[in-house]
Amino acid sequence: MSNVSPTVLSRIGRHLHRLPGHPLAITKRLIESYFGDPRTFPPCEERGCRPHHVQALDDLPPVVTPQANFDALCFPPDHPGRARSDTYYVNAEHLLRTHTSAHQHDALRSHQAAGYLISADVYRRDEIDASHYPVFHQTEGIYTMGPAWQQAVIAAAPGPVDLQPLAGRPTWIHAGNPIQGVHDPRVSLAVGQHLRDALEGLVRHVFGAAAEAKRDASPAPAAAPGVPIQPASAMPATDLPMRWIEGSFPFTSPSWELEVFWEGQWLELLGCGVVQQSIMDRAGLSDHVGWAFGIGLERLAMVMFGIPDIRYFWSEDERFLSQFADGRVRRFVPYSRYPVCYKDVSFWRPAAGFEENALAEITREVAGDSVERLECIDTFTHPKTGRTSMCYRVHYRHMDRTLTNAEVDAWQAQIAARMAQELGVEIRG
Ligand code: FA5
Ligand code: MG
Repeated sequence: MSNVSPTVLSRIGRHLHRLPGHPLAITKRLIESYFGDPRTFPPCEERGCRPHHVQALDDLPPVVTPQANFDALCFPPDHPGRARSDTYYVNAEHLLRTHTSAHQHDALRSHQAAGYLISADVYRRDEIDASHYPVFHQTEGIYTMGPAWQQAVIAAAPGPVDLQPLAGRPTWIHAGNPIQGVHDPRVSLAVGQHLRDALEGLVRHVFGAAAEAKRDASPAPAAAPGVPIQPASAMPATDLPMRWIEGSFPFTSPSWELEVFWEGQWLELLGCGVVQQSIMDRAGLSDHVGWAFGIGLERLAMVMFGIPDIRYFWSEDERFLSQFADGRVRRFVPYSRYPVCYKDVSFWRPAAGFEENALAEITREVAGDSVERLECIDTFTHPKTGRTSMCYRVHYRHMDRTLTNAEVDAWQAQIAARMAQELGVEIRG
């Protein structure tokens, strides 16, 4: 039943986010310091929420139940995230958490604080490139507001809210990203605003800490949809463009994502939204409302430290680790960029279908972290037979040395053999 690969298994227990002097631990600490300090994240006691206190957890074990990872978060039974193609199952009743939201319910039910931060390693079968890795780290943030806070919001904005102007902004609130029916729109809007303000402040705080780290000017992004962050809240320390776009999660509504323009493309940093009231109800907090977010620690750290590839975080090379050993934020000085070498494999897709994540896993098992990227470069369907042919390009690059053509050829041959055996494809060349 288990589909956890040896490579992934070997990552469990590394706790990179708790190693002093590791860039992920530094990033986690900056997030905790921001939410733990009333000067950067002001309390809202005067509006009657429970005492301002944010509890930070970072050592919850990674094996959870489908109930915690999916059901408690309102995932429908047929949600693709539950599939074995996306999720690592330890057995029928247990899986490796795919996100820190798996701990939302327990945190809320503990009723110990107004807010929670949960940092942890998470696991996903996913694509392979410079910003995706099957094991990564997230920090979950949750914040709740009580009845007095909600009453104050309503008192400050009497009368019904006109949602029309909001609906005119494509990525804000509309039928596909609605205010929950059980929520007073004024309260939901105020929760969403509190959330986005907090997160914009967080990003300023974190990237501000990287101010002394010299960064290259990023090219201006092409005109793109999305709501740009107001200049008033632009980061003083950097001129990185950021934008809010609409998100979609079963456990929040409305939902948003924050993206930053980095290395020539929009990089998603986090997802967030107003917590589904049924989740608050089940946690015994029916008179509270709340927001939640989940941020990718690697993504944030890559931008902050200028780390160009997500595989570096797993490096045990002194040339990497020594650069952060004093726990300070500084710009990463690359010590190597060995040449990339790529090989193509083309094949007939089996009638039963083809899962890219399964191919990604095979390439990782054969060539480990030397696989930098997996890219589909061609697909065509034969006009007579109706069979579909695909061509994938595997980019190989070792972090610490130059690869030889012979070893890459040997890997590529092994990958092709396993594809034929395990994925039922017919290799063409
Ligand atoms: C989630 O995981 C939601 N649980 C976030 C959330 C929490 C939403 C609470 C609402 C309320 P998502 O799948 O988008 O969402 O992942 C969140 C972040 O994790 C991404 O924005 C990205 O920064 C990071 N991330 C996702 N997949 C990978 C990956 N394969 N490698 C590295 N980072 C990743
Ligand atoms: Mg996302």
